[in-house]
Amino acid sequence: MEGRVMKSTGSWYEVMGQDGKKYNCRLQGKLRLDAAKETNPVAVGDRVELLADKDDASITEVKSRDNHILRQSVKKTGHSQVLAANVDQVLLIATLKQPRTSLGFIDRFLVSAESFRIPQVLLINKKDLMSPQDIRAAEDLQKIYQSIDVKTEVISAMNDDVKLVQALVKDKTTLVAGHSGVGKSTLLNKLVPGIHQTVSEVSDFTNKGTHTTTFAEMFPIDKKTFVIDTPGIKEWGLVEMGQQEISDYFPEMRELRMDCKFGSRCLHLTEPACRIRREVEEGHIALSRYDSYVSMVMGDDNRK
Ligand SMILES: Nc1nc2c(ncn2[C@@H]2O[C@H](COP(=O)(O)OP(=O)(O)OP(=O)(O)O)[C@@H](O)[C@H]2O)c(=O)[nH]1
Ligand SMILES: [Mg+2]
Ligand SMILES: [Zn+2]
Repeated sequence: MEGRVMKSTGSWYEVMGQDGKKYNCRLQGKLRLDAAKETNPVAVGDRVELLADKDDASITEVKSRDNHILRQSVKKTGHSQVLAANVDQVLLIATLKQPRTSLGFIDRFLVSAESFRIPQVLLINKKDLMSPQDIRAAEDLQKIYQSIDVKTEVISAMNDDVKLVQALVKDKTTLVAGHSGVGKSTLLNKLVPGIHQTVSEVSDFTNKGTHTTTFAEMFPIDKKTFVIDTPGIKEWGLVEMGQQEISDYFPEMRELRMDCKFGSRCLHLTEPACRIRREVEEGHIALSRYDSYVSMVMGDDNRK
């Protein structure tokens, strides 16, 4: 029977079979040997073949992935981990306060997703905590991101805005990401009937949250709709990306960068006749996006 991996704890996998039932599986012996060579032979979202007996189930085959999203370990450089496979979109939840998500972090995350060719949605959450001035700032961000085709909404997970999100995730597999405490689990508890993901107060001391969710887990909303809750991300490292490559993943730069005098060799920093810098000066490319771009190219804060 075919199934989809909902949760992985290392040696056990929770798989939802086509029959809609959940099975606790191990990897079949042969796969276990292959697996020893790879970091993530089986990830949340993987499509697998499973063999289920009375009280024993095992994964006998892992189907090839349409895509995956990697998370770079910031402690050990070069180490990355498959956060999830076969996702249709990523949904980044950001907040202006409690905790504050920096624009640099938002842009680094979007660039990563773009490099995996996965469409992105941005939710700016906790609208109910925002002053009128904050709401205007959030709406300005919404304009910036919508202009680069990232669907963006300013919402509160505490009220009816959840209906908006329901429409955004319908018939897709969506990976939900964001800093600890932004409200990922709160939102999923409202989206998925019958789940009770633990939610905790954002620590008043640090305003940073304490990582309530500790590993990725996928939940079905209906037969074709899945959402993946993930642990809060502190930083988001860029996975092996060359300097020249970065502007490819800024949609507003991608089309124009060949118009620079130095073409694909232009890093849009101080080079003469740079089309990208002209667009920034003329206000067609948001300054905040360009600033994020520069810090990524300089590699000076790619882990904040
Ligand atoms: N005022 C307000 N509080 C919210 C909103 N959404 C979530 N919260 C609160 O924010 C806190 C953290 O929410 P969680 O859902 O646990 O955050 P998380 O993103 O899952 O955090 P991790 O699991 O640590 O990554 C809780 O106290 C929620 O009640 C919102 O829209 N408005
Ligand atoms: Mg959580
Ligand atoms: Zn240039």
